[in-house]
Amino acid sequence: MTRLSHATLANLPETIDRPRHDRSMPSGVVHFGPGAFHRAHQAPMFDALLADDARWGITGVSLNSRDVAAALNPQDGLYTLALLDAQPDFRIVGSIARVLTTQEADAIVAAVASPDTHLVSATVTEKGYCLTAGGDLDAAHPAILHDLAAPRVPRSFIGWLVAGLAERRRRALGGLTILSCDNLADNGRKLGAAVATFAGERDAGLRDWIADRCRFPCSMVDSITPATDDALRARVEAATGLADAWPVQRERFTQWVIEDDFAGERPELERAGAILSTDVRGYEAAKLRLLNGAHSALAYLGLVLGYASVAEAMRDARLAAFVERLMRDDIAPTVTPPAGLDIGRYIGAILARFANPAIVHRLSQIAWDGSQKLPHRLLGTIRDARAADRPIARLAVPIAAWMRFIDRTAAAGEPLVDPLADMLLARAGDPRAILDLDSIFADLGRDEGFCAAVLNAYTRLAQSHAFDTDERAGSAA
Ligand code: CS2
Repeated sequence: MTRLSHATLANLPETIDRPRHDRSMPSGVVHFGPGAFHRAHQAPMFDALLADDARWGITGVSLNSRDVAAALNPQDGLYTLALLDAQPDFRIVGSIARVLTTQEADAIVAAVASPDTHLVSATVTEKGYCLTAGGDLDAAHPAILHDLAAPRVPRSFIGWLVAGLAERRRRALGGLTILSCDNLADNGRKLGAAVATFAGERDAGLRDWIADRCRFPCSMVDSITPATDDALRARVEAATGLADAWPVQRERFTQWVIEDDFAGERPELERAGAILSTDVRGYEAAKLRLLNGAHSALAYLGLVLGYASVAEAMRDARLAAFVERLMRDDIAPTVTPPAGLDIGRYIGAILARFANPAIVHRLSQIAWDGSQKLPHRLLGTIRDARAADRPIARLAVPIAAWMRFIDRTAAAGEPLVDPLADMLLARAGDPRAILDLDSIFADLGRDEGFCAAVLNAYTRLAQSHAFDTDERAGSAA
């Protein structure tokens, strides 16, 4: 079958939406981590802007693999986006100009240090930031140690970013906006602080230049994006008549709330549906704690119960009821919603999104990187509940379910997708030893009330899948 590319766009059926802008656009954006989430969420918004503002093409930078570059570059950066609903909708996205890999080190630095570039954005996942449990740059992280010793051939996102910014300064260009789009509380603030620490280790003048000229707004991103599978590739071929090496899919719902704090030129993303706000923190906490917290709870409990997808797990009435109570009774009281957000309705909408039968979102995908995700998704909520003297028995259940998931993975001899996999698998069956891992639990590992609640939930999970939602569960701790 003919492959999707600039030259074959004309073969598409008329009903398939496609980019109509001049595709020799400059890249105003350098995006680190052009995986499925970026391509399903932010890149289509830039595509919409390009219709009448040519500045906002994207150069993607893949730090860990060449797969995206190998799939997209032969397609001139084009790919298909499927919006999943009762009636799926397919469109071609054309905002990505090219994808670089670390084999093109000079080109990465040159892209960040180009006069066309105004924005660097990132979806490098939680682990890509190399932070400690307290949210500071982890100076002992092997990639950070490497990058401080060899700043011209870095490995970490922070190292590449600072290499590009140093070159911008050398070329006497202006500063940039650096926009984190990852699921971290206070993502922009943490990134800015990590960059300042790293740059300061290299050169105090560079650190001050960055502080004076660059901005690190926080942002909240939300759209459920199941990983690409062969079923999607087949649907895309049938609908478009063209082969696409890496189409992406997401639910129709999408939300991007961005702190209005930019250096220099700013893309008018509000024209593409983004919300520019001064209260991103409220949106971020609501989304991260409620949606992602509940997602991780469903993933570990659902996998332990033998389910494969979110919608399937939601069809188990006990599990759906547990997750709803977790959100309404345990998480919501720790969230201060931004003006205009009705938290009750927000929770209702999340539950409906989880139950969407048109989406096969695999629990195993959400279960990845638990050691990196749980601190942002659930441990902050638990700390707040402890400080307010509220019960944490229910909140401890997903933590215990994660430990049971590690046990099962170890027993099956399957790989655990987590940067701390070796450490976690070595502690399988010993929940107390996992609670002692300072890089995950920090102070909570020394909080006997918390540890007792987790160990209690761990025991009950083995006995009866005991995620019951009765009052005892809610008040036991
Ligand atoms: C999910 C998220 O994979 C996961 O861990 O919880 O990717 C989630 O689907 C998105 O954050 C929704 O916006």
